[in-house]
Amino acid sequence: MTGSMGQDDAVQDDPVQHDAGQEELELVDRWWRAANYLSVGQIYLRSNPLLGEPLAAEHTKSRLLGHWGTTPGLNFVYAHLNRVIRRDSTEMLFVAGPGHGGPAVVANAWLEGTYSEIYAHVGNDAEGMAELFRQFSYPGGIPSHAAPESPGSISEGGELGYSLAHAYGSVFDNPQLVTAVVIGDGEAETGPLAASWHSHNFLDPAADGAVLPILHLNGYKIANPTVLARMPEQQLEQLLRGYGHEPYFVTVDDPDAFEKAHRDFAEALDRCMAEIRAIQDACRAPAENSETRNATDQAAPRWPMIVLRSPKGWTGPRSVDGKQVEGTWRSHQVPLSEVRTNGDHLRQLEEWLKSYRPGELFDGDGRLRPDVAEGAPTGNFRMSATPHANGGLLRRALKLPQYRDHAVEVPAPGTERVSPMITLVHGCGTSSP
Ligand SMILES: Cc1ncc(C[n+]2csc(CCOP(=O)(O)OP(=O)(O)O)c2C)c(N)n1
Repeated sequence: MTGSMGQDDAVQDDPVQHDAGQEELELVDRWWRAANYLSVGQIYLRSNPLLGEPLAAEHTKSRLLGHWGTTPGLNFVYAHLNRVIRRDSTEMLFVAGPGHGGPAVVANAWLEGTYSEIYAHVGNDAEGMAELFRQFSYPGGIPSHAAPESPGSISEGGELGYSLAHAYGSVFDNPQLVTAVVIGDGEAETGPLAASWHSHNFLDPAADGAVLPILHLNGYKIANPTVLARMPEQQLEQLLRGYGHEPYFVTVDDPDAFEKAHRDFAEALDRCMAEIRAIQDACRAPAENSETRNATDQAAPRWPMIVLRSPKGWTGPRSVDGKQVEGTWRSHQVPLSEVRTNGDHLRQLEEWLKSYRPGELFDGDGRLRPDVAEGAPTGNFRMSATPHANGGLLRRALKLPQYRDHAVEVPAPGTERVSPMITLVHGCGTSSP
């Protein structure tokens, strides 16, 4: 991880507890592999979910849909957030800006058990897994994007650009909530997203929750390179600092160096969470502790964020038909497009699925092994089960004033001059012409 502080500053003034031990990160990795396996399964498979028999063309879907490229990044972030939620009992909400990575949102909800709780026909065993795969982007099934019916989702990903605004909306007047939002580098080029960087200016650290933006630079928007991923890093850092953020960069140079990637991201995340807490604690300090409080009241807080640079389609096929796929635009949707008709593609798909070592993740009945399941937070701490993403659970009656009380007497048309604003504020707004 590189931050915008000089190294000496970081050592002297380090609020972070570096407690992401090896075992914890191995658990994060198992969760990530499981989510990736379930994501690939959703895109490709209609049966044989655990690869109990050699993969055959008829086990695959005849029409392949979905977006792989963004999915491993979403799964990676989700797995890491779960570690922090379990450790700190933080109320967290996850917003997937690249909501076209629907397989990730759905996979994590299934791993957390929420999916089967809500949709009983998609159980948490092999049969349920087969149904999870079959229903994805299938007639009578579920959308390929994060959607209202995706547990834990408040942001429909089909039209890019609103994730950061939605994230801020979720934390206003919600002081306990931290909303983590993954922003695609393509999405970041939309007008709404570009304007949303200013939203933290409306945040009151005492009365509102916090937003943790995670800018995901996987380099491409469909078939084109993205502006932010090509910008020199120093310039990007200055841009984000100019918006008022403290950016921490996590760069995955070597796609096989999983351990390092986990360590770097965990460290950046711990640092961000500690800084969020420090900002909030200072602003929420009791009035008698006015020294701390005044100090922070004066300065606008510099909210932390993460810039994650990782290969598009990470952990997917490195190359297909002699052309590089992982780390390029070719991984955006379905990297192996001919699994039904091309034996090489089918074999590559089987190898890809097996690379996640599903036998270590699921038992023979398709249930999550305990040493993967323990990666899930409990109850409503699961991001897929948070009441903050379920308006039905958090309904409050609207305060609706009696509009009739503000009625203006109009004895004859065109005789009264009335200010609606004054009428609403003072109860009567009639002023004679
Ligand atoms: C407003 C809007 N414009 C265009 C699209 C079409 N579109 C779908 S995915 C995508 C690329 C998004 O890139 P990014 O946000 O970086 O996601 P990732 O590369 O991780 O898939 C685009 C342009 C869209 N969904 N919404």
